Amino acid sequence: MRRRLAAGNWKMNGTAASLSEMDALIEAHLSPSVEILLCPPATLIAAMASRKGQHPLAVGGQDCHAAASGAHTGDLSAQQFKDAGATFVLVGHSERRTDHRETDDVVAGKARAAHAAGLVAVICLGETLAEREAGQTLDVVGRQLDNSVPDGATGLNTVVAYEPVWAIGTGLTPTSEQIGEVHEFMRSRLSARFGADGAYFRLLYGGSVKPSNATEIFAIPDVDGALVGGASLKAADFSPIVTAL
Ligand code: G2H
Repeated sequence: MRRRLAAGNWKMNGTAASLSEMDALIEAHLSPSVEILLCPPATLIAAMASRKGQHPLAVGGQDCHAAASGAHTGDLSAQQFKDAGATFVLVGHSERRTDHRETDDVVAGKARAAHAAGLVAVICLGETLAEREAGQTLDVVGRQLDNSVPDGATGLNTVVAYEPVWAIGTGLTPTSEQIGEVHEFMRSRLSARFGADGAYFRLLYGGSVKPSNATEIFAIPDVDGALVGGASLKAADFSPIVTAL
């Protein structure tokens, strides 16, 4: 009932030459049984979307502004991502929350803009190491989930990615029990708020996902896929993750 999703977040990596990695990924998954999403830097969205042709691989942005248009130098709107060929956009990634001081309110505004433009919002959240060590993980995740996911969210227009900040790009991953606890918590919180539709939100795990740990992570209940950073840059690394899904 929930289509599994393998999402790659290239972050601030990649130039036109990197599009060959998408070609290799497509070749390896000509008939993907799961949904594959690549979020390259904004400079590559249009080229990626046109180069993939009819292949069902989805292309997404890594962030969008909450406004539809206007005087916001250097920013890009959800509508502009849609126009360039994107169908998804990440919002609230911890690197945005940290580097650009994005609050839950700001993230919710961006998700609303994504929905208004007809994009699927991948809303990212997760606790810091200090919060986990203080036993605050579920409090923090619950607060971020309540305040970053806007009222108009549905299982069709919203994906939630749980990315513990301490596991991002560090090589550290939580135990299966730790991931399972948070995903079960998020599922029940979404169901309490959105009723039966709560069962349709796809919940991704993100943070140092790699070929060697993907199978174990994907076996955890309520993990519907992964948001992958470093290991999505090379098709040789990302492809086995897609296969594990
Ligand atoms: C978490 C993840 C992708 P990585 O940021 O969003 O990155 O897989 O490199 O930890």
